[in-house]
Parts: sequence; structure tokens; C-alpha cells
Amino acid sequence: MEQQQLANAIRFLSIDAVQKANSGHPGAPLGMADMATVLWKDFLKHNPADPLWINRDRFVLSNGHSSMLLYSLLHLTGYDLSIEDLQNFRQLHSKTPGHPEYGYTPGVETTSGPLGQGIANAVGMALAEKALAAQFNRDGLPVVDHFTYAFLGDGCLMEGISHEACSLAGTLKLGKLIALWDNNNISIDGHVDGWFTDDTPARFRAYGWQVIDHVDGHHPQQVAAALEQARNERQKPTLICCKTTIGFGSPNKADSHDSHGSALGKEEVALVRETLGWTHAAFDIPQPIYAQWDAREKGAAAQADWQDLFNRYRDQYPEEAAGLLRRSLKQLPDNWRHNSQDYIRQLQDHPANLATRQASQKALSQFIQWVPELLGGSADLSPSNLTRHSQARDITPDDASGNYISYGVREFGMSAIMNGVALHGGFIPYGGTFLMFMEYARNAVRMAALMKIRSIFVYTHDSIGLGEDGPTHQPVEQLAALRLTPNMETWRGCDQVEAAVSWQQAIERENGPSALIFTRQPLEQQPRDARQLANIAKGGYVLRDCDGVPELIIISSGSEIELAVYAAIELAEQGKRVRVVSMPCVERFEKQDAAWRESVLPGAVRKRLVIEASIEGFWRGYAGLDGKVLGMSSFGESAPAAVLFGHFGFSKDHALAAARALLTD
Ligand SMILES: Cc1ncc(C[n+]2csc(CCOP(=O)(O)OP(=O)(O)O)c2C)c(N)n1
Ligand SMILES: [Mg+2]
Repeated sequence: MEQQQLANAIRFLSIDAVQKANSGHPGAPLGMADMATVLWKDFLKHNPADPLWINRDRFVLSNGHSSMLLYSLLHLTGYDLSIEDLQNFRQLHSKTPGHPEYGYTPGVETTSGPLGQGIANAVGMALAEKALAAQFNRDGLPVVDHFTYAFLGDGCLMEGISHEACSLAGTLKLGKLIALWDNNNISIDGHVDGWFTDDTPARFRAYGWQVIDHVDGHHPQQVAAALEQARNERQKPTLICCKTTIGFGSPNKADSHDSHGSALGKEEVALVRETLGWTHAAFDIPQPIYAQWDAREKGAAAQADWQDLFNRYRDQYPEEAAGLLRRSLKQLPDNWRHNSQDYIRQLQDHPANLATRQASQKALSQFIQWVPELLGGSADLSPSNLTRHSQARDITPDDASGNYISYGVREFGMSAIMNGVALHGGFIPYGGTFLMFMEYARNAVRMAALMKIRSIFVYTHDSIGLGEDGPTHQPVEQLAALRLTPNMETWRGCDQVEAAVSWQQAIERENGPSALIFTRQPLEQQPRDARQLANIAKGGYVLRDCDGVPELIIISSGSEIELAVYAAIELAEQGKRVRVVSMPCVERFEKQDAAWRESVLPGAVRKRLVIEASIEGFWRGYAGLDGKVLGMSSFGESAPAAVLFGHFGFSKDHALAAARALLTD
């Protein structure tokens, strides 16, 4: 059967689904169908019956607006995605959402659509593959050995993140990363000549990539030859520049942005049928075409071969085999819970006044021994973030067996690469920067939450408390932004114990990312009994209580806990009943049942003071109409930390005065 027919099956499934939804992007699937057919039919190693097979090739559709291309491929090759699913494209709770979404559709490896992030995820997957292979493969037993393929469009290449991620991919020699550029010269505003004239091949060669240029994306032999060449280059990632026509086959809309983002229209769809000689009705794919596309037999055989290899590996290296499986299944070691609890208890018993970034490093140096899948890094702030622990070994271009990555000054790239690592499996990625520069990475952080994946974002220098670097570096509204992100958990511990618990909880969290917030400056350790120690994990708990019903509750987190405790002690000496609630993770606290929340913050106690050196608006709900927030309402200033805390009202005297004022109101 002609390759063209197979590609046309993708084309018509795509444009008919877009037409039925009267919404979507027909142009890109029409343009990329030929490239996709070559890759998926003749190269991609996958088993539609087991989309989670750990040694499958990864495929990322970075230009996610062409989602129907991917859904068509998954349907045709035999994934659990029916023709009815395709007919439900873009409908509520369908398996075929507007853009590919991780967790909704078997075979979709990542959520893409925010342009540029898919290719960065792919870099993360290729990095994970290389590192996992370096840790686990043994002579003649390459149990981790697969490619990562990505399709990307002009839009992905225009986005800055493609620079961050692809530059690092070149440096780290991710030779099994193969990207195919849908070079159609069109984006939404029209022909790109007015806004995108980079010499893209030269750009990627400068990154250290192999570039295969001048490939006709509609010519199967040329695409196949390029893929062969790409797979033979194991030192450099490859960019295959495929010249394509957007809206291929559409007489009136090909090579025009008119085919980019709306249904072609019934008449034009009929004309595409005529032009391409496709006589079948919408969603009617002839059996012989299905038979040609079906990848189940080939996929099962490929997985069976791998299973044989893995069995031999397991015979010779039982421990490694168990470790690889455990890590791939995202399970923690059996002794983890016990060991980490024990460690935290010991910290409580041996007080130390550390900056929480130091406490973080101390905890990491312990935890890495039990959880070797922690894959760390920092966006060029390792000595400040203290993300490099005592067991850290750098991943270098020629040795990927380590556990630490210097990501360079690339916050967004790092975060999206971490997401790719988490999606690949085998590692729990964490990466650090200043809390302020979370803003540079914002959308990747949001995507981790949306995808429900275990990326751990480490943010130090968490407030005006960082001092002299001034307001450009002092976060004010960032904590609120993180806390308001659905499915994020943001931890801001107040001492070495809460900092260690935040690591423990982030590592254990299976269905979402965590942001761990740490101070630059030292903090006093707080006393706790065993019950309080256990309650930290509930996100909010009574750190210091009074006899009887409190007259005032002071809620605080992180570095401001010391102020809250001071005010409570002073007022207690004057016979006042004041409770201090430590709230290291608001999101976690809000997940607790009503009884717990009421026990910590009784609704009847209306006098509440919140103290936190971050934007005060976030806390108004907790303070209530009769309460007060001692927070920030402006940017910071440049001065030593102690001066700044005084200037903005975060002093012991001011905290005490605010508490007293509430009591006498
Ligand atoms: C970060 C981001 N910005 C903007 C958009 C909206 N958008 C979707 S597709 C597109 C143009 C992409 O051009 P290209 O990748 O060349 O796609 P083509 O038109 O060739 O299919 C834009 C701006 C987006 N999805 N993500
Ligand atoms: Mg384009």
C-alpha cells in the first residue's frame, strides 16, 4: 500500500474531527502527516498494548495544537483510543482534549500546547534516558536504550525556552534526541518572513547539534534517510529540518495561515477529499489501511525481546534490576518512611539554628542515600541554593552516571527539563533558583501541577530577608502565586525540622509538584513534642498553645515564626491566652478535614494576626474581618536584612504591638 494512503488516513481523521468539533487546528496535521507516517510506521519502538513499557521510544508533539495528528496516530496504531474518542475531540471529559494532555490519553507522553515546552520536556526525557542508562546498563545488557523523538514547529523555535533547552542538550551530548522541525514558514499571523528569519540550521549547529537540512517533509524516502542518519549519530542531538506545506491537500488554504487554527469548512474538506483522492466517509477507515497501521504485533514482539534481555539482566544483576523496576514504577524504597522519620526525630532532638537552605542541604545529604533517584541541580546558583549535597556527582557530557546537573542560567529551561525527567520516570528531579526567578519558569511550574507530576522546585532567598541584593531579587507576591496554583504544594518551613519534613513530603508526593521555600538567613529551632512533630505534615498545626480557649491566634510561617513566638511569650507573661499556628504548607492544611482545621483555627476565635514577609492580600481570608495581616504591600528595598525587616515592620516590637492592639480592640 502506498505510504500516501496511510498518511491520508491521518489527514482525514484529523480534519474530519476538527470539522466535527468545529474547532481545532487542521493545517499542521495535514502538513506533518507524511513525516509522522515514516516515523511511526518504520522507526518508533512502542507497544500500543502497553503504553507504559519503560523502554519505549518517547514521542513528544511540541507543537501541541496539532493534537489530532497524535490522536490519529494513537488510534491507527492500536492504542486504547476508539473512533468514538476521536469523534469526541475537544469535548468535556473526552480522551481527546484540545491539546494533548498527560494522563488523559494512553500514549500521550506530556501535555503540550504552550509552545516550546514540549521540546524542553523532550530534552528532559533524553537526559533521563542517558542518565538512567549510564547508571543501570551493563556490558551487553542495555536495558535502558531508547530514542526520544519530538515534532516542533516555527512557534516552538521562536520561543526562548527552545534556546535554553536545546543549548543544554547540545552541551550534554544527548545523542538519542531527534527533533523534526515542521518548517512550513507559517505561524498565526501569516508567512513568518516578517518575524522569524533566523538561520535555524546554523543556530542548532552552534549548539553542537547535527542538523539535517533541506529534507522534503512530504518525501518519505528523504525523511527515512534523515531518521537513519539521526539514529546513527550518538554524540549529538539531531534536528531534521522538514520543509512542509501547512494545510497540504487543501486547494484554497494550503500554505496559508487560514488553515492553522479553525475548521476548514465542509466545502473545503470535500475539496481536500477530491484533491487527495480520498473516497471514504468521515471516520471511515478501510480495513486494509487499519491493518497496515496496526503496530500491536510488532510492538508486542519488541517488548518481548526487551523482556528477554531484562530477564537475563535480572539473573546477573538482581539488585540493579529491582532498583530499576522500583524507580520506574515510581515507588520509594521500603525503608524510606522509617528512615526519614527517624532522621527528622533526631533533628528535633539535636537543635541547631540553621538557615533553612542549609537545613535543606543537610536533609538532602541524608535522603539521597535512601532515595538515589533524586536527580538534583540548580540554574547556576548551586552555592546559594545549596542544592549540591554531600553525595553529589556531576552529570557531564561524557559521563551521565552522576546525580547532579548544572543547568546554567536557564530557570524556565531547567523547570521544563525537570518535568521531562519526571515524565520519563526513573528519577525524582529537583532544581533550585532564587524564589524571585520562579517567575522566569512560571509556566513550567504550572505545567508540573497540571500534569500532576513529581517535580520538586527548590526556591531559596525567600523574602526581603535576602537583604542587600534589593527589590529585584526580593520575592513579594511569588509565594501567593505558587499557593494559588491548583495542585501545587508550597512549603515554607520555619526551622531545620520543618525544612526536612518539607523534603520528606515532596519526595512522597505522587500526584503533583512541590515548591520548597528556604531562607538565606539562619532561623532558630522551635521546640516540639512528638505529636507536634507528626503534625507538621498536616501543613498547619499548633506550635505553641495556651491554657483554655485562645483570645488571639497568631498564624505565621518560615522566618516570621520567631516573631510570632516572641509576641506570644510576652503576652502570656501578661496573662493573655495566645496560640501560635505554624503554617508551613497552606495547601496541605486546606486538604485536612474540617475537624483538624477547626482544632487548629477554631472558628470562634476571631482575633487573628498573620505575620509573613510576603504579599499580605493572600492572607486576608485567614485573618478574617476582625484580624490583621502583618505582610508586604510593596516591593522591597536594598539594605541589610535586619534593617529591612525593621523597616517593613517585621520586628519583635512591632509584632508584639500588633498583637496587643488586636487584643485591646
Ligand atoms: C507559549 C504559547 N504562545 C502562544 C500560543 C498560541 N499559538 C498556538 S499555535 C501558534 C503559532 C505557532 O506557529 P507554528 O508552530 O509555526 O504552527 P503552524 O501554524 O505552522 O501549525 C501560536 C502563537 C501557544 N500555544 N503557546
Ligand atoms: Mg509553522
